[in-house]
Amino acid sequence: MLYARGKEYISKFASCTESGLQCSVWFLPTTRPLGGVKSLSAVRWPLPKYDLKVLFLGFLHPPATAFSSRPFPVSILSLQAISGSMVFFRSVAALSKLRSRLAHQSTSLRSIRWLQVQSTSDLDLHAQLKDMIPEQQECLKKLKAEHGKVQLGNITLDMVISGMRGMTGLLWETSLLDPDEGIRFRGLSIPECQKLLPAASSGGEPLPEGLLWLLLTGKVPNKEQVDGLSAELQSRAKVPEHVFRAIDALPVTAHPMTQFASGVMALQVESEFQKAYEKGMPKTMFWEPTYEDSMNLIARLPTVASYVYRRIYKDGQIIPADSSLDYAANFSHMLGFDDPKMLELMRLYVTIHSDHEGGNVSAHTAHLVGSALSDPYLSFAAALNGLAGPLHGLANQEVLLWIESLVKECGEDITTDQLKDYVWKTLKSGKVVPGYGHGVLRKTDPRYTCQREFALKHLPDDPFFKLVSKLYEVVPPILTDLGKVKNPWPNVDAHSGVLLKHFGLSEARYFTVLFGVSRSIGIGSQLIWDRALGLPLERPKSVTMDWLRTYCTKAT
Ligand code: AMX
Repeated sequence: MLYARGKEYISKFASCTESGLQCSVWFLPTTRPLGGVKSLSAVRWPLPKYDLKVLFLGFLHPPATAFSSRPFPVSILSLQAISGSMVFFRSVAALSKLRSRLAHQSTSLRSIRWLQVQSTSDLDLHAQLKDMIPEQQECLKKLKAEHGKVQLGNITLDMVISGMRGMTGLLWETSLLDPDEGIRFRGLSIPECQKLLPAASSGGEPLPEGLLWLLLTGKVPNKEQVDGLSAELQSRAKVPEHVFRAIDALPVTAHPMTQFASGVMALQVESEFQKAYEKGMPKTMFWEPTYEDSMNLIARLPTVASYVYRRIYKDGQIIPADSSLDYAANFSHMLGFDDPKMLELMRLYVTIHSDHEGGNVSAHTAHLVGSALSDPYLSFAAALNGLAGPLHGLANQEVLLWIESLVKECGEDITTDQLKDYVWKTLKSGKVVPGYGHGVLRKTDPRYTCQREFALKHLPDDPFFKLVSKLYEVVPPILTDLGKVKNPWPNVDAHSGVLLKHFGLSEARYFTVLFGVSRSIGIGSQLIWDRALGLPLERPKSVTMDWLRTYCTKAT
């Protein structure tokens, strides 16, 4: 039941299908070498207690498709050598109980994902997707056939007139948002991603290329795979000259998001999807040029974004790319920031802003526009225009400007009472407190928390960080007192600005562009899956107030 690949050490154990969810289970011998098979140095977390439970879950259901042709089998006795605790194999009854418990606990299914690691030989992301897509298409077909009429909730009038809050209405594979726990990228929380995704150096922040791999495949890549993907993105990064000329046509005073979105529209000229569609291609092929466009888009955005930054703030002095650097580090370098801590910040920043399930304005916009078979450039440019709104991505700009105006008014040594007064003044003037509240989250955003941890580690004495910390104490009780705010806790935008400012990137109006570069990773990944799964044109029904009145009167 245990498989190893030639000299490699990674063992794919089995796959299982529970409740319509397909889980690949990879067993990793972390502690002891297994007769001729190297132990897993790449895996950095201790073997969790539930490993054998998961193993047995697979053991009971070993579908033939679970194994690729290359692995060779290793005996169960060898498996015993991996861990001393073979207690699970002694009692079939206990194991059956365990299996059924696992099947019914989504948290356990999530823990299975922790075990997904791949062979160092699987370096081709496109080929991996090609393998996965038919299986996922089947899953969706089966889901529709078996459960197509299952109700997912009731739609109330409140939902219709309150921005569709709480209405489950979208399929989004790459991430899922829990109101209390925050975002999970393909089942992994942010702290789990920080532990599991490869970093530039040991103990460092995750490389966004690793997250891109995870979002696309649902599997945690190893460093070699991530390095390969970095190189692939670099090879796609050349931006055609006309894109810069299109940006130059705008006044330099135009908002950075306007310049950035215009640059993305100019990139669209090279869309592979558009070309292929014009020539004609079967629907089953749609994902391939979408893959090309999405990867090219992700690869080219740092050059476009840094061009906008250098044009507006650095007299147009452009810094060429450094091909020795990873995606985020090279972006930071092109912006003009080479401090190793800033490179780490950029890796974290690009990772955590990438995806936040499908209902937020930017993600949903891209999904909607893409559903008309508009190519990834058109879809992403539309998303950027949504991201540029102050209730969404522009909030990061608003937060720093708000804090700067607070400091201007009261100085850096601000008392708690002065802070409270400032927050109330903001609210009484009819404005929102930027960086607080959320459409889905009901607790502190884990994206805020990990940025706070970064600050505590790297810039604990920064006066602006101290202010952000004080606001964390002062704002939530005030918003709670208002009585109408559903989530008084900080979101991602409450923290990002002060970190960037600390390292010299202090132009607040530019911040949303950074958010946009990162968002391309989530949106691009999902667009590929949208086309791979053949998702149709999005077209919800709308009604008039008159219709609602008539319908509700009849219903009550
Ligand atoms: N300050 C003041 N009032 C707030 C508030 C805040 N931070 N958050 C919510 N409210 C108000 C709303 O404006 C609304 O008031 P109304 O009934 O008079 O119109 C009321 O509280 C109820 O709103 P809600 O249901 O709690 O929030 P929502 O889902 O309608 O809106 C959001 C969510 C993010 C737009 C809102 O919390 C907000 O405006 N926050 C500040 C802007 C911000 O930080 N945006 C970034 C969000 C994260 C992101 O997308 N990047």
